[in-house]
Amino acid sequence: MALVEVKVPDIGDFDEVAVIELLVKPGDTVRAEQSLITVESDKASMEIPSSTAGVVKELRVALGDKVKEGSVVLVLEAAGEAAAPAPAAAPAAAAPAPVAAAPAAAPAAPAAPAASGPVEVRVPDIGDFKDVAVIEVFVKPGDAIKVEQSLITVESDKASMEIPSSAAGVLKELKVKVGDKVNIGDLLAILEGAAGAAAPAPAAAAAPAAAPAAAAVAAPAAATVSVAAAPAHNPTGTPALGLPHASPSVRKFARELGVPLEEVQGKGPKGRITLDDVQGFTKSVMAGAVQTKAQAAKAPASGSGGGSELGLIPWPKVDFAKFGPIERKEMGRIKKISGANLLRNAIMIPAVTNHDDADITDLEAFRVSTNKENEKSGVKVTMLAFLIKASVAALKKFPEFNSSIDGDSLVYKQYWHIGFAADTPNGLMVPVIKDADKKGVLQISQEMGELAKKARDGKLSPAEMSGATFTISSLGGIGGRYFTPIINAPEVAILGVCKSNMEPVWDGKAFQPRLMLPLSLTWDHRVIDGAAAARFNAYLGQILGDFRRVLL
Ligand code: CAO
Repeated sequence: MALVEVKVPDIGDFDEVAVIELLVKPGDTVRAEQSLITVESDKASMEIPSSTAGVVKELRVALGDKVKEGSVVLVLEAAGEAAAPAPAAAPAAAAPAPVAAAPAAAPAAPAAPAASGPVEVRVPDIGDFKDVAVIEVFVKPGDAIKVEQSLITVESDKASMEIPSSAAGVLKELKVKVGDKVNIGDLLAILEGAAGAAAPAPAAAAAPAAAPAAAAVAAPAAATVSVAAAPAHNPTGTPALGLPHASPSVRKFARELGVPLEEVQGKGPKGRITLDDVQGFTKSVMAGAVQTKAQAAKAPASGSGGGSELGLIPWPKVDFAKFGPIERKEMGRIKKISGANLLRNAIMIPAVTNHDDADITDLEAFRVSTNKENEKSGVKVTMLAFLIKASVAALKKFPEFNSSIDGDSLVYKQYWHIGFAADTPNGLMVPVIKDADKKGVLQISQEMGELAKKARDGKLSPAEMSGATFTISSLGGIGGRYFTPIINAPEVAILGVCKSNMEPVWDGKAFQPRLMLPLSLTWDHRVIDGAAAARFNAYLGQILGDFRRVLL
């Protein structure tokens, strides 16, 4: 079988272009016309297809290489008789569609008097492309448009490009929308009060006679607009007008999956979105670790009115006033925000709660005596401060409780920031004790007091509420036996604490009165299993039972 060198074909006006993606590797079987690499200039990105079917023997380019017409991309072992000469000599079909040639082919816009009436903006000569899809629309009626401002992006399966306006004016009517297919001469937009550089319509030079531009072409020159194809991507890494920076094949792949590219974080060179980024994003959404903006917008903010997207029956609509007097009060901002978070966390996390008791008889005695000794210091040592310190020790022994899910990975945090639920007149807030592992119980008690006060006064800063790796919700000062706290995502566990009680505890010979603290540990079953949770609670109980264990 013959070895064939596949070369970069005629790529129009471009001199040297950078290889930004390798779409095949040695050993791959490729079809004729299959894209091999993506190249990018400062004007456009395009895929270089193979003119021949065969098996890739050797790649002759690497990411970042500069190539030009005639550069060898790879060596193929051509399949059977179908081996064709290198694409440089191949017919036009084997070459990438001359996207790049289009702008150059368009006539330069000569200066023209300001237009005052409506002017039509049409699709210029965009080379070999037919029925290209509109994938982005950058403008809307009422927008003031500048000359050369991009109006839309169109994309074929090989390249994408922006279509700019060659006239200035106010956009009166937009004639296309995302998903429409356009061809040379199609009407894109009507501008009014146009001023600046208006140029003859490309239809006059290049559009086929059948193009609907005919009427416009006949209009006075000042009211006739031409456009020229412009760069689709800005290789400096800053996408023009917020356009996500990705190659056509990645954009096509994202579109097929329904992935909103603008929400994908590009990890490629200069922030470019790669195929891996789109796949990673899709996996995260499927795993429930990430929500698209559309999903978030659909998610009900509170218990009422939502649920249909989960296949649930609608929330009951009851005319409460029919049964007695009522008073309606708008929910506060914090309640709305925490409500939406709690609902998401309750629905999306497969959570399980383990209950246990810790013997805090000695610890409480120590706490009371410490507070007596420190009476004058003004700092009251709280049980919650001991719980924070004990939790840090347990988190260090069971690191998965201090982790978070990120796509297919678990992120183990090497810091121990502990959030605590604070009941405030405005609703539930969760201030965070940062680096609790480095602080003593006295310092934690003092910080907790300050943060709890700030929370009640509505003065907590976002920084004081962020970064928690684990949360404790204490109802100890209020009452109750056990409860099932909701995990504060993206954390994977939360400890609920209720009021301690004197209870008879069997010591093997007799019942002894012991102060028992009810613990409720809720954990994410995707990360933690029941045995680990039971061990975590047992270890926590041991520490609370004898705090000297923290030193071990
Ligand atoms: N068992 C028995 N008594 C307890 C206790 C426990 N587990 N925890 C605290 N207490 C006692 C304290 O000793 C204190 O008594 P004294 O005044 O006699 O000393 C009293 O209860 C009040 O404690 P506190 O509330 O001042 O301090 P705290 O450390 O327990 O709690 C804070 C601070 C901010 C957590 C609390 O004020 C709060 O807001 N709790 C509610 C949290 C909440 O709403 N959680 C549910 C969220 S829904 O998931």
